[in-house]
Amino acid sequence: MKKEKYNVAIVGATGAVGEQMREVLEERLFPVDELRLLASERSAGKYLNFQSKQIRVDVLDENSFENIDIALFSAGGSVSDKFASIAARAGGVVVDNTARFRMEPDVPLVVPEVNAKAITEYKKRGIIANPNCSTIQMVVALKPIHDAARIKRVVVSTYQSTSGAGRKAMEELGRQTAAILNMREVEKDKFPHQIAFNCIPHIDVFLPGGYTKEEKKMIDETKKILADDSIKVTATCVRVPVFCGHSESVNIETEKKLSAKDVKAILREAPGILLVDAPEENVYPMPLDATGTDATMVGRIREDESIPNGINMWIVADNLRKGAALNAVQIAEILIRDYI
Ligand code: 25A
Ligand code: L14
Repeated sequence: MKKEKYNVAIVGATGAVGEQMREVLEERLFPVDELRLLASERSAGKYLNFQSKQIRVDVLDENSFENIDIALFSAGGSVSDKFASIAARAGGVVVDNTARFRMEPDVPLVVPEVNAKAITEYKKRGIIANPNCSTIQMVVALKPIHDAARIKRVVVSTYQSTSGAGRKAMEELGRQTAAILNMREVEKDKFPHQIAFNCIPHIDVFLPGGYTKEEKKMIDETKKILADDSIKVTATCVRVPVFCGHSESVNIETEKKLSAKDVKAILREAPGILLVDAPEENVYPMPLDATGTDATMVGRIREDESIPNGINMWIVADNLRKGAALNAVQIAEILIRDYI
């Protein structure tokens, strides 16, 4: 018997992503029976609004998942490590927003527009992984091009906003900007250098070989989601002084020749994509325009004149929505439609 409404938990409910999860569930009229808001002791006792009711934030513990059908996790990898399997054992399905389970072979890594069918694999562990925000917006655009012309190689540089590192990181950009304009000392906490009026080519930790873990995540996750290990990917991930919205310069090389016009025609029809490409009118995707929206915006589409089959494009999305909360709720929507 199918349920009419589901009990949903948000782990990390007071964070930047957790807040968006609550908003997206409400906006998309997800059939929520009970919404359970979970966070650390710091936030317990706070009240947050959902469907014009005030809901108390509780401390996350081993007993938090009784009667929960779907648990959306976004409180960091260590929290998922400890609690995701507890939630799954209690009978719920976990949609995990951290990197903890993404590359495990028996956990599906899902972007609904790209590989919704992989969701069925959740039955093995009770866990579905939500990909990295920069990966999600890129593969939404790559998938229809890959289907049409087979992508051989991707070269991506990202321009990632501070919200990806959480609420306190966004506040740091604001505080540093105000401090500089008032000629006060700049204080650093969340980033290794001053982020205001700067760009930092360093997201997550450095790995042997010189890539960062964020870059490695884009490389590995792209292959897993597109289910194609033959695609060559290289990435450079950069933090920029933007509050919200990640941008990416993406260069692809395809097996079959595609003109810029072909690519525009393909992307115009593609699920989740909004073509924003009228350079003659100064129209192209920008993070200020993407913030608060659900679309993955693509523009600046042009042929790469340095190789026979190359395309350049510029991809922007709200990293807290399509990059995190929206993608997780879209997965939950497929779960309740087809599986639970
Ligand atoms: O742990 P990691 O993997 O290194 O993750 C780092 C950050 O990445 C963000 C997440 O965002 C996290 O802080 N993040 C993770 N995955 C992401 C993704 N896919 C992602 N960002 C984007 N995309 P965040 O900072 O916005 O959210 C953090 C949420 O997690 C809750 N949380 C943390 N530890 C927890 C936990 N919940 C349960 N158990 C734990 N052990 C966290 O709740 C928040 O909801 P909170 O209660 O800890 O904090 C929120 C409030 O408390 C204040 N505050 C924070 N730290 C302190 C503090 N106050 C005093 N002292 C502190 N040290 C905050 O200002 C806020 O009001
Ligand atoms: O793997 O911008 O989900 O610092 C966590 C850190 C996403 C990016 C992840 C950041 C990342 C985020």
